[in-house]
Parts: sequence; structure tokens; C-alpha cells
Amino acid sequence: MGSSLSVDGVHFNIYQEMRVSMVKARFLMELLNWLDDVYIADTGRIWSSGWGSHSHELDPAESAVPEWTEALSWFNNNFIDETISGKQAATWSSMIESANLYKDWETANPSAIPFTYSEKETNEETYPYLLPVWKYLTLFDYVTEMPEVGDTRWHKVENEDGDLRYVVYATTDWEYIADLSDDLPAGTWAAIEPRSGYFRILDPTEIPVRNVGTILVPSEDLISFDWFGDFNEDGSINVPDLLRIIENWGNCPDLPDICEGDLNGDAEVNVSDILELISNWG
Ligand SMILES: [Ca+2]
Ligand SMILES: [Ca+2]
Repeated sequence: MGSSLSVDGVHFNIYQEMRVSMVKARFLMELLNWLDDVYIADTGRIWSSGWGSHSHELDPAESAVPEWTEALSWFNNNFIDETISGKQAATWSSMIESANLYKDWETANPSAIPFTYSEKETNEETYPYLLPVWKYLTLFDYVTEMPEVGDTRWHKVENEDGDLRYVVYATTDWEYIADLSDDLPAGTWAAIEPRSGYFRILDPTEIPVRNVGTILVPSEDLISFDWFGDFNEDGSINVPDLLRIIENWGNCPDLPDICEGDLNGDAEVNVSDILELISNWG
């Protein structure tokens, strides 16, 4: 990040009225997008998050709303001035401070706007979220933070159909596997890479904790994105991609390493993955 953008993390201000559980779940989505920016995309963009509430709703001497005061504690305990993947995750900010950070970023990047969508865009489904993050976590409500396991932090979200997801990350910037079997519900779970959507079916004692974060999803809810198999990211699925599978043929590297070529998440690169690739050919 440039020196004028030395304030890392997500800055809060007030922009929209939402219920608390959705504010928290949306923040987890933003956190994953921010981590991707920090570790992969590296745009240095300013990330802000917030909600609408009246000041008296936060004042214990007035008519404080318990769920909002609890939300402040949740942010303070988990994110404000806390490290996530070794980076300062978030800081409280006034709207003026956030605006100035945006202006500084625009000054440092004169040919760009702080967003990748049109300035007049109002459809949130076209916001520049990572698509797997959007597909797996939108319209979920926050349920609870899960018991800490070493440096691992994880949070549970649920939608109105009762589908569950977990967002997993570490306080440190190193990648490792964590045993979450004590508290992960029974069933078959997969770890989703937030940027690519590639997944790996898991043993709950071996959850990959990556510096870009991990989304845990029940295997019955897995999504096969239409770019699956386009390993060289040239927009088509053809011979170079097939060769990439052959280069990676055999058993996958141990977690938390990513297994390029494994399209069905079974920790092997073999003929099943070739068939999956062929089904997307073109
Ligand atoms: Ca390709
Ligand atoms: Ca496979």
C-alpha cells in the first residue's frame, strides 16, 4: 500500500439502515474482500462499512438499544484494532475521516475511482465483491462467534432456509490447518477459496486457515462456477488447461496448500477432474 494509504483495514461510517445480524454478516463478506485486496489484488482501495442508527440508540444514559450496544462490543472485541491475518483489521472512523481517505486514494490514483463499478451503479449485486463470497454469503444473517482455537477465529452465519456457513481466519498471517471438529456440526464440509471458488472436501480436524480467509460450506451447497477449469484465466477452457491438470496429476499437496487441478475437491487430480473440465470445455 502507498504511504498515503497507510491506514490499513476497514473504516466504519454510517450509510444504510440494516438489522444487526445482517450488518455483521455483511461485514464478514467485506472482511474477506479486504483480505483478498491485501494479499492478492493489492489495489490499496479504502474499505468502509457502517449502518444507520440514532445516536441515542447507543447512549446508555438515553434509550440505548441492546442489540446495537452489543454490536459495538462485537466489533470492538473481534476487529477494531485487532489483527486479522497479521494486519490491523478495522478502526472506527467518522464520515469525514472516511471521505478524506477516499479523497487521498483518488489523488494517489488519478485515473481510477475507488470502485470498479459505475459511479452511478445502485445494484448491490454488481458491486465488486468476489463472486464466490457474494454467492456463498449474501442474504445470510450472523449467528455467533465460535470458540477460539489457538489463533483461529471463526463465525457462524445462517440464512432463512437454515443453511449454514462459517467464515474462518487467523489472527496471524501464517497459513496452517486447524482442528475445528469439537464445534463444527456433523456432515460433510468443504473449504472454499474466496477468490476462485475452488473447494476442497474436508476432514473437520484439518480445516485450512489461510491468510485470505476460508468459507466453510456443506458439501450439498457447493457451487461449480463457470470458470472452473480455466486455470490460465484466458477466458476459455481448452488444451492449456487440460495440460495444467496433467502437470498436477496425482495426490494433492497437504493442506493448507491449494491443489490446482482438483475440480471436484476430493484431494486428488485424476480422470474425474478431466471429465469435469471437459464438461466446461470451450
Ligand atoms: Ca484457459
Ligand atoms: Ca479431484
